[in-house]
Amino acid sequence: MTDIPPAENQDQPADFHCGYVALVGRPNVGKSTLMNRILGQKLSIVTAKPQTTRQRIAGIKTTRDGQVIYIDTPGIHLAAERALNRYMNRVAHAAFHEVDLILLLIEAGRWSKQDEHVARSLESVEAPVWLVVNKIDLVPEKSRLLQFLEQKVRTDRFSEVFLVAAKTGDGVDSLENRVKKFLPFSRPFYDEDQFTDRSERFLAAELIREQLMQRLHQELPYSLTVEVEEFKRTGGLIRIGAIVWVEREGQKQIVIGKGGDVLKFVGTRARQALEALFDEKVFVRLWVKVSRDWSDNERALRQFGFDEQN
Ligand SMILES: Nc1nc2c(ncn2[C@@H]2O[C@H](COP(=O)(O)OP(=O)(O)O)[C@@H](O)[C@H]2O)c(=O)[nH]1
Ligand SMILES: [Mg+2]
Repeated sequence: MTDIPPAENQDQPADFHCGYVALVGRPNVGKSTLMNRILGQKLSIVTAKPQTTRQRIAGIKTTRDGQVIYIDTPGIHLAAERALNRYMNRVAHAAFHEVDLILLLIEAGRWSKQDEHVARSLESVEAPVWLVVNKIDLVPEKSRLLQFLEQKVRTDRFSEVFLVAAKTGDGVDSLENRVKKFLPFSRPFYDEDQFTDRSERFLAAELIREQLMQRLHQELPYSLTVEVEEFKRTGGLIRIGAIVWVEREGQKQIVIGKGGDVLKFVGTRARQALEALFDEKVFVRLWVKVSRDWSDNERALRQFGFDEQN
């Protein structure tokens, strides 16, 4: 590198990298798990169900020599029939154009039509695309993994290929370092103690939704959303009041559970997760309400925070 700026140039320190990196891929490949692993903090919610992440969220990692702003995106999926799903695809695609680098995640041993669709839609993007093969713990034999890459994935489309397991941390350090060194020299964009661009209200709604998605089955996880109505710090306690919106009257009782047991369980688990995140005592109160077919209603989506600006 010959064009390192002089040290007196305050805007471009020669020893500090900073930039934006998007995590993209089809649903369920482990984008949010990877971001949480890198941050060492449970920031973005994770479940075994696809389409858990609905909105973009930045996770900011600041170290001595750099600040990497990872953008976790909703998974790009083919059948986007409802307004919410179309919104999710738009959010994911928008992230392509706002970043210095794109990490395309796939699952070790699996290359599906949806992966191909995402890879294709990245072809016209200006930022370089690196391939991150996640979940290598699921394919322990190296030879099978290499065979998969050779036969199923056209790796020549990517300038770099990484093998990682976000769940165990395998390979994540070296990925992080390569990413950081790749980013331009720049002063940090965020304060060093800031770890996300999202509000505490947003994080609270997400952690509550995560517990609901884990506890409920079939279409219910996709039929609900959480709106935080109250978020107040009083007397050494954070008081959180949230509405769980469902799409139909019949879903309400399932979310409440027999004698309220589902809601109680979810409230307790969410409180524990929120106390771990905020490192403060938390009190959670949940209500369930019906907003008919909200996930296919543009106005309801805006009310619940699914806004293009977010
Ligand atoms: N075995 C294994 N599972 C993983 C790994 N990374 C993520 N997962 C699991 O894959 C599922 C989807 O993860 P998530 O991060 O929500 O995927 P996203 O939809 O791409 O954000 C969850 O059940 C994760 O625990 C990994 O490295 N190994
Ligand atoms: Mg996710």
